[in-house]
Amino acid sequence: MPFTDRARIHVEGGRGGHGGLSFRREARVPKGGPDGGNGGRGGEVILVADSQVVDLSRFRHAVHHTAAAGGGGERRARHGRNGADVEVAVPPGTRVIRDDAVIADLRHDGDRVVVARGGNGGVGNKVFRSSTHQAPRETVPGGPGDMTWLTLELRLPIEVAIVGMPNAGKSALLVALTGATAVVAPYPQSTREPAFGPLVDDELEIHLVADLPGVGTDGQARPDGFLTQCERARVIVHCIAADDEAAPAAERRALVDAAIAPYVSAEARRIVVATFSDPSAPPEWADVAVDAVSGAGIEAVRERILRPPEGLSK
Ligand SMILES: Nc1nc2c(ncn2[C@@H]2O[C@H](COP(=O)(O)OP(=O)(O)OP(=O)(O)O)[C@@H](O)[C@H]2O)c(=O)[nH]1
Ligand SMILES: [Mg+2]
Repeated sequence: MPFTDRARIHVEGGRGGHGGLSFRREARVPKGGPDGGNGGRGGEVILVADSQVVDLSRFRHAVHHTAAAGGGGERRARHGRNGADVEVAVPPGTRVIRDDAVIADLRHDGDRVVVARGGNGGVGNKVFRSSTHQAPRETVPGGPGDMTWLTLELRLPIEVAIVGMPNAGKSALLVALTGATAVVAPYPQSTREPAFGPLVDDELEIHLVADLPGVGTDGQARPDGFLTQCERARVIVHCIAADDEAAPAAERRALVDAAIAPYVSAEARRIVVATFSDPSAPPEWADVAVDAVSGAGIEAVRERILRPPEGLSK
C-alpha cells in the first residue's frame, strides 16, 4: 500500500441504550411497581497514537468507525451496560482536523483524543413513578452518539529532511548516512515514497532522517510528493549534484528552496551538500561535499547534522 499522509474518516459514538419498561412480577406481590432501569451510555470513539502504525494507508479502506451502543435498561431496575469504546490507532504525528480547525495533535505514542462521544442512556419507567402515578409506562429512549467527518494529516516526527532535485543523490545520501533501504537508481524520480533511517549520535540518541521526494524534473513541487513532511524537521539537508552542468547550482538551489518554502519551519537549519563531489575540493557554494557511492565525506555530513559549527546560523 503506498505511503499515505492524509485521510478522511467518519466517526460515530454509540447510541445510548433505551430506558427499560417493566413492572415487578413476584409471587406474593400482585401489583408490583415499575422497575425498568436506565439505559447504558453509548461507547466513545477515541484516536490513539501508536508507534506501531507507520502511516494513514489503512484509512483508505477503514473509513467508518462506530462505537457500540449502550444496552437497554432491564427489569429489577438494572442499568443497561455501557457500550464499548472503539480505539482507532493512528501514527504519532497525526493531526486531527474538523471543519478546518485542528482539534488535536497526537504527537507521541499513547496520546489520545475522544472524537465522538456516545449518546446518553435513556430513562427507565421506574423513574417516572410518583404518588399519583403508580404505573408509569413512560420511558426515554437513548440519545444518539456524536457523528462527524474528520481529516487526518500525518506530519512525521522527522528531525532531518533530505531534499533536492531528482537524481541529486538524496536516497544515496540517506543510505550512506543511516544504512536505510531506499530506492537508489540512476534515473530521475526513482524514489516515489519517503524513506527513513536513524542517525545515532554519540549519546546513542536516535534522530529520524527522511529522504523526501517531491520536486519534479522541472524543479516544481509535485502534487503527489511529500515535501509537506518537511514541516517538523529541524535540519534541512539540501542535495545539489556538483557534476550537473545543465543549470548553475544556485539556480537549482533556488527552485528547491521555493518548492519547500511553504512547509519549512522558520527555525530549521539548512545544510547544502554537494553530491557527486570530491570532499577534498568542495565547490564554493556548498557547506560540505560528498561522494555517497564511495562514502567519502559522509562523516562530515553526519557531524554537520549533529554538531553545527559554533555561530553558524544557516
Ligand atoms: N558517484 C556518485 N554517484 C552518486 C552519488 N549520489 C548518488 N549517486 C548515484 O546517482 C544515482 C541517483 O542517486 P539517487 O540517490 O537515487 O538520487 P535521488 O536524488 O534519490 O533521485 P530520485 O529519488 O530519483 O529523485 C544513483 O545511481 C546513485 O548511485 C554520489 O555522491 N557520487
Ligand atoms: Mg531517491
